[in-house]
Amino acid sequence: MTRAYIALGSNLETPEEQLRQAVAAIAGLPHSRLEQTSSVYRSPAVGPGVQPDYLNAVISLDTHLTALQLLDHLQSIENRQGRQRQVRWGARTLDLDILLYGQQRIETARLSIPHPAMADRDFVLIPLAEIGGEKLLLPDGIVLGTLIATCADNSLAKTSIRLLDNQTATGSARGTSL
Ligand code: ROI
Repeated sequence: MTRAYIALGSNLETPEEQLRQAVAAIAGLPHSRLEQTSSVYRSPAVGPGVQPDYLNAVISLDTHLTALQLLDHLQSIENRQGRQRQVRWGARTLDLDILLYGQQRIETARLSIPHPAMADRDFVLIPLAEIGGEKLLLPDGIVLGTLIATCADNSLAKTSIRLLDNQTATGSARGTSL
């Protein structure tokens, strides 16, 4: 059983519903158990041109799937929810990224874990810290809190949106409530 952390992002087609639907789909994956869901954060788009704000969150999943099997499942959820891969860094209905897969480092054509861009993205690091803790150890021996300390602030705002019906409020390391 491996603990995977997955980042969710959406800035098109009612992002709140995209994230909820994705979490429900991930909760139903075989040989897996959804462990935790972070708060939902609103963040200005990182990328080219003018794009709507994103909603972002991170979840943890305990799974017997391999990283590649998990990737296949996540990509089919993205496709089912209308993801179109057109513009690099363009607006998207749903983005599901495997951030961490236990303590493994994976470098293949389809998959780079830890996610190579996560250190630069507070919309990933802050929700990850909310569920994993700032002491979460990354495969390269760095703790998550160190990355947060050096990551640029991108005006992340914590929302009151709930991803699960029975979700309780949790604290966060950074981010203001809306
Ligand atoms: N910007 C924000 N704020 N949130 C995202 O999830 C996100 N995802 C992306 C790009 C286009 C890089 N920008 C983003 O893939």
